[in-house]
Order: sequence, then structure tokens, then C-alpha cells
Amino acid sequence: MSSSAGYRDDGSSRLPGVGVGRRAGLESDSGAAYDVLVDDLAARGVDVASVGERLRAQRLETPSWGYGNTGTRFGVFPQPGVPRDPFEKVSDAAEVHRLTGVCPTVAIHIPWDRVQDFSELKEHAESQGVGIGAVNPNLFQEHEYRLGSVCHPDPAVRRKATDHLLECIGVAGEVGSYVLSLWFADGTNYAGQDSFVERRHRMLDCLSEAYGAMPDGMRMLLEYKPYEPAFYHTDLADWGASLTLCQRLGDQARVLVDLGHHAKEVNIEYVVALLLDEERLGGFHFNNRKYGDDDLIVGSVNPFELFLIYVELLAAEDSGVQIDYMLDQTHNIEPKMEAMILSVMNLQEAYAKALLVNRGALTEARRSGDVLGAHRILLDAYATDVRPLCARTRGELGGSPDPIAAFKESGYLERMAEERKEGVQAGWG
Ligand code: RM4
Ligand code: MN
Ligand code: MN
Repeated sequence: MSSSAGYRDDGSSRLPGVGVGRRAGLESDSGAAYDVLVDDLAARGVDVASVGERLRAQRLETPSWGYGNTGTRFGVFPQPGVPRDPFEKVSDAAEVHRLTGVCPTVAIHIPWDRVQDFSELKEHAESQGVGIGAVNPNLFQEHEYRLGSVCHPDPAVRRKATDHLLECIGVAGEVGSYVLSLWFADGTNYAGQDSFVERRHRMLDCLSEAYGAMPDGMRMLLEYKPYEPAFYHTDLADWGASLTLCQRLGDQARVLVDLGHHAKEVNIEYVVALLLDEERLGGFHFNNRKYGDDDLIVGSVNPFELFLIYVELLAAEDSGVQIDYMLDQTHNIEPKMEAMILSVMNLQEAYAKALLVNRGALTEARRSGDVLGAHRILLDAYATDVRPLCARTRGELGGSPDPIAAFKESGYLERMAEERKEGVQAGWG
């Protein structure tokens, strides 16, 4: 049997806790790979120190629901060690932060993460070195919401939905969060079922009330999605629907882009640029998809698209716009914490590559109409192996250069599987 090209499997390439055939050094912060990269970047005129500084400032929020059991409508596969309550989910998020150094907050979903005393959850998070981030109201599971929540034809159901939004604003206050992140399952399944415009007006009324109740400094993020669970129309179907509603609500209402929530051929980097130019991009839900809202590991399907999105996002950083970068994934068959760590690494790499784009040369190529010259400037950055730089960054932040290996070696999962073997694991519902 022949070995794959360029690799020898004589055992010398094995790292403890890492699968067979992995090259050593790619996630190492010391050694030749890093030095070669730095030399190469310096020769290309890259200011490596400032790239390092930007990388160290990257922040990514992980979702509490990404640590619990999830699945599809066909089934849910439980995994050993899965948290049983919001406190344990926060502990897992804190472990991801310890290993990567860039995930200091965790998003919560209410009622999935409802606890008796939210100040206790906040204290628990702080004791673990993290904070609570976006608060996500859940307006899609209760039976009253069959025809929608804030768009429901019955005012009593809209009242209930609005009260939940108000409750979540209160929760945000208790946990020290300044982000109310909204996704609505509202929509219809059949043509003629309800009036598009009336539903939109109902939503605007409910959201205006919630918006008015937000304290200073709190932001409302409005996520859109073209279909599912509604199959004929969704009340916030695309970026235009979210943007125009935000414009009606006020400056603290911003659009949230979830990478899984577009029709298949939509140019997401273009949407990002446009929303940034309108100063209305407020949040991101990172994940990846092949077909629908698959919630797979970000960068696993289309890493080039992710890079191009970051190329646009850099403009936001230059203008100082606040964007909350969050992961929104469900790890159905893959180990959850390892999946989260890999996602973070993929985001660090995409960001690092975007930072390497030679902006001056790009502007010049664009001005002179050098179509492929401009394109190749992006390709050059994308083709750079930035893993040693990202590894160095994690180490500098107190995390681990190779966080997946460190996670496996730590025995955390085995300990949790033992500690959490009694009781009911957290999951949807
Ligand atoms: C939705 C959407 C929301 C998330 C729920 C669980 O499709 O992406 O952001 O909160 O799933
Ligand atoms: Mn989402
Ligand atoms: Mn989604």
C-alpha cells in the first residue's frame, strides 16, 4: 500500500494525543515553521507585529447550545460528558476559552438556559474566567407559536412573545450582557395563509416595544433566514428585510448575518460589505453549510468564502464599528468541544489570512484595471499557511498553541463523562 504523497508514516510524525499521520509543528509556536513564515511575510512587506496584535485582539463568542445534545428531526445522538445544565455549559465554554484564549463570552438561549438566579450564572461564568454574551430569546418552541410569535394573528400570542422579549432584556441586565439577539421562526407554510404586510406591521409593533425597553448601550440584533421552519415565506427572510426593520427601529438595532441563512448562490461577502457601508452590521453567526442551515463547523465546507468575508469585515475594524462575532453551530455527530475548538482555529486562520492582504497593492491593481492582478493579491494571502502564526497567538494569549492536542491530553472530556454520568443531559427543548 502506498502512503500519501509527501508523507512518511514511520511513526516519527506522531504527536501524543494526535492522530496518526499528522505533521508535527503546524500548530507549534516555536520552531522552524514560525520562523520561515515570519521571514517570508517580512520579505513580502507585511508588518508581522501589527498582524500579531490584531490577531491577539480577535474575540469569538461560543453558543451554550453548541455544547448540548442536538440533532436533526430524524434523531439526536447523545454524547458522553455533555453538560446537564447552563452552569456546566458555561464551564465547557470556559475550557474552550482557556485553550484558545479568544472566546471570553458565551451566548445563552432562553428558556433553554433559564436558571433560578441569573446572578449565580454570571458569578459562575466569572469564576471560570468568562462572561455571558448575547441573550437569545426562544420564540419558536411553545405550542402557541404554531402560527408565529411577534407576527401571530392573535394579539394575545403577540403579547406573550413581546413579554418574553422584555424578560430577556431583564435577563441581559442580570447577567451583564448588552446584546439581545433575535431570530424568529415566524412565517407561513402556504400561499394565502396570512398577509405579508400585516405580519410585518405586527412584528414592527412588538419589536418597537422591546426596543424602547432596552437600556442605553444595549443592542438588538436581527437575524434573517429564508426558510425553515416556515416553508412558504419567512417574516425576516433576507438582509433587506432585517435592514429596513432596523432602520425603522433605531440606531441600536443592527443586522445579524448567519452564514447558513442564505439562498445557495448568495454572495455573502457582498452582503457584508453592503451592510457595513450602511453601518448596520451588528453581529455574525459563524457556521458552514453544504445545502441548508446545516450548522456545520465554520470553514469546513467553504474556507475561501470565509476568508473573503473576513477581507470585507476588516473594513469594519478600520472604522471602529462594533460587531459581535459569534458561533452558531450544532455538533450532531462530531465531539462537541473538539468541534468548537476547531471552529475557533478556522476563524483565526481566516482572519489571519485576511490581515495579510496587501491593501495598497490591491487598491493600485483595482485602479489600473488589473483584473487578475487584484484577484491574485487575494489568492496570495489565502494561500499562505498561517497556522504557525495562529499557534503563536494562542500561546501568547495564555491558551495552547495546539489546543486540540492539549484538550485531548488534558483528560477533560473523560473527567466530565464520569462527573456528569447521572442525570439528564442538556439538549434542545
Ligand atoms: C436558528 C438560528 C438561531 C439559533 C437557532 C437555534 O436557525 O440560527 O440563531 O438561535 O437556530
Ligand atoms: Mn443563527
Ligand atoms: Mn440557523
